[in-house]
Amino acid sequence: MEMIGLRASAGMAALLAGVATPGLAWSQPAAPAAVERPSAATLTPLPHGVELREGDRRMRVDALTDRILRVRVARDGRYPEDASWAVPAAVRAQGAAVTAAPDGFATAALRVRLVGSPARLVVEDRDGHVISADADQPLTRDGRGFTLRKALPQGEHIFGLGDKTGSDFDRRGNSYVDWNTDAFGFTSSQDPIYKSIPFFIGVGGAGGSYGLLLDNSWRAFFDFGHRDADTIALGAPDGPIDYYLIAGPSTADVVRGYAALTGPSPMPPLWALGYQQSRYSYMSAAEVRTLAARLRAERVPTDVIWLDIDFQDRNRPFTVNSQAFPDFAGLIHDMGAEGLKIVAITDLHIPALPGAGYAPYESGLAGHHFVRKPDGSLYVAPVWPGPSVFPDFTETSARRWWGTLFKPFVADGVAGFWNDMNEPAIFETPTKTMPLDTVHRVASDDFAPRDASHAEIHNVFGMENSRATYEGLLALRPDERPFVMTRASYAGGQRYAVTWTGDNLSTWDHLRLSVHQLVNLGLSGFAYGAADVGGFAGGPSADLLTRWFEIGAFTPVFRDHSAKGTPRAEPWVDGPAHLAIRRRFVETRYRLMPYLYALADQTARTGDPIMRPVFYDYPEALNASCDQSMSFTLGKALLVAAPPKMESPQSYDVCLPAGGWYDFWTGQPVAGRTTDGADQPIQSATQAAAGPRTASLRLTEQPRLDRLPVFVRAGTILPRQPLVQSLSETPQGPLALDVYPGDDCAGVLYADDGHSLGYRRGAFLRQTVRCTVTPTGLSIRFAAREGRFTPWWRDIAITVHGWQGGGEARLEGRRIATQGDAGAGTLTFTLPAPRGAATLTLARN
Ligand code: NBV
Repeated sequence: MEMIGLRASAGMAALLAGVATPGLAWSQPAAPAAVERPSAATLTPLPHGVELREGDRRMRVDALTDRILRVRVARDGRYPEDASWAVPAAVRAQGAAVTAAPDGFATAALRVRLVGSPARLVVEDRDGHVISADADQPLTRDGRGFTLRKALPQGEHIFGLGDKTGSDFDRRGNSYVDWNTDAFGFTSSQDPIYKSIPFFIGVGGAGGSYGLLLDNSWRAFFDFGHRDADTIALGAPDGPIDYYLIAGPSTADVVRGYAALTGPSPMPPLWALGYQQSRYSYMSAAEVRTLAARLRAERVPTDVIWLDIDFQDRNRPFTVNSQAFPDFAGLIHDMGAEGLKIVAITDLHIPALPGAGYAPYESGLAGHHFVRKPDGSLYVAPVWPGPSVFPDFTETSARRWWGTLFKPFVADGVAGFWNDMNEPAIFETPTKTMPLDTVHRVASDDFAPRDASHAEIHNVFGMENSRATYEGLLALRPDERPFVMTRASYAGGQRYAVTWTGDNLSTWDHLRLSVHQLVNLGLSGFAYGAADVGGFAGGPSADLLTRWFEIGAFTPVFRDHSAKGTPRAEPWVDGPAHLAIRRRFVETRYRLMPYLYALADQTARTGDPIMRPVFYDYPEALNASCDQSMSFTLGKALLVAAPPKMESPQSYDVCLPAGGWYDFWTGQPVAGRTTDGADQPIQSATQAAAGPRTASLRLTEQPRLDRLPVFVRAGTILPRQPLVQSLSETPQGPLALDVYPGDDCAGVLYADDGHSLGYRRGAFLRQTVRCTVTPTGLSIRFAAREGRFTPWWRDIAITVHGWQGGGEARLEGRRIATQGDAGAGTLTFTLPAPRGAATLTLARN
């Protein structure tokens, strides 16, 4: 049908008010052929969208941007309050230019149509491919509860929803509930667990990938073709019917759109990317010192030691057990001298200790900062320290007060804080949490001040706890990047904290599960996820712990943690042979730090996850014929292909997307079978890149405990650094740049001071390097540096892979000495790091 080629305006609104949806036949290729019944709905153009009235149903669709829509349904004639814990006010206030049409409107990228009866919302691209469409009963209500239904076409896969469990990455066929739950020892099918991120991505549909954020903090549910194979059903027992649709077309576009809505994960301090050693608990300062000495003696590069609840006096938050930790500040200082940061746990429950001189209780009580029962009395319930009260984190004033409690710890030099138990977990009750009628005060952001039940606040409580910590740290050290780790969270929680997957088990199944959880967390905004390396409960076998180190070394946050009463799980516990493998993987991560840190910069600016499903950058991988359930990428350049059945010695196939790959460990171009079965001979990468695009490859891997297959995309310039034992050390020697020629060949160098917010004011360095295969060799171009930070490197050592024979290198015409290694197929040379734009030409000789 024809669009009305006018912008929606007040006059236009009057003109179009009262136009019924025409109930036209679907005329687009991807749409069903059925004729829509005439609709009695009335459409009224809005400045950025349209309002629908159909009987007592009122719904508005607003375009925030060309590709992001917000849909709200009125209840009793009134739209939900325009307020959100997930989407900041300034983002909600956006509006895109729209063109009104008789059946809806269009943005520059989308057609938004309301068709049929009851009217269904259909979002298409401008070519008519359906991106997301309501199912036949788009909305049903039951009291205050509601269910929205969307079509789930064949071939569509579902991802996201945070760290929910599952036997694969794909959530299709399953149903889930959002209810933050302390889930000690959860299984791979248990739901709900710790976090509620009511955001999912549909991938593989006719109109490309899309995302849906249901901004409702109640006990929401999602059914992805579980009850009805063709339908996505989602809803909640109460709360706003308020959701966002983000159109791709690529999955990356959706994830970036979600980051634009809820905020990207900010730059973490550099040390947070290092190896982190934890245990529940290191019981004394002496034990921490012994641990630190061992980490250094064994030369396991490490940046952080974590203190769990036993460092406190009787599990009381904001205290220190002064017998076990007699000179707390001294310990932290001495650890600092070893290049080790301390992260300390700070649970949210405040023991109710009237008259005991316990300041957090007394000052919180005086400030009316604790959650109350419906009768107005304090809500008191047992957790680690005994009967406790709970800060009312949905009040700005309570968050500010909470933030001040960190002052002495920050003064002592504690580098980061860990907010555990914030679902919130409560002991001695079958629900494991607060009664639903517990009263919270909402006095925050652009919410109208009011009381709210725990049923409404539960899922945002943990996020607001981590927000209070984050904002408190920022207030105490305004120019330092806060480091907070939270267990519970909600959509947008990535703005405040990194997260981990809670109390997993020392089993192969959990190692597998952790990959799916971390990838889905990354697609749900949480670029910084961790899973306890080795498993929290149970005690890993030597092989399991070694494999977990290998895979953990390629995950965003790399922390070994284990429960009380379980066997120790530090890297050396299984003897020198296992230690050597584990150390090698930790070292690999440290050498890759410039790459990882450049990814952190990319994440902070775009929302791209660090750890990704292979199809994120290589959409063809969605339908690859290999079992890819243990494959993921670290940025676009590195593909990790762990064995899908890790306990089995059986060989397995790895599918590598088209474009060519190198073996990360040997640097050699990868040969294999093309996926149609033909043999693909090894050829030099320069030949491969110069010739037709290499088809996707299939390789057979024989599992070996000391090997984790990792591949580098042809077309990568990978920055690496000399080994350090702590990221607080300045690397000695040149920055290494490994050049793997191929299509679209590029890499990014990034540096800043690693801890302050100076990078936001220009104190960073970002430099793109590109390579192109030329008839005589290769050209490598450095773009001019962006930013004004001086990095630690002065020289750059370049290794070109897939190089046959000798070669001559010239930097802007000046000759540079090179070394060819025929066996390795490399050409290496070192040059002073270019500041401005510079071109290096390599010629074979
Ligand atoms: O603080 C103790 C533990 C902690 O080690 C773990 O990582 C958290 O997920 N915490 C849970 C409380 C008790 C666990 C049994």
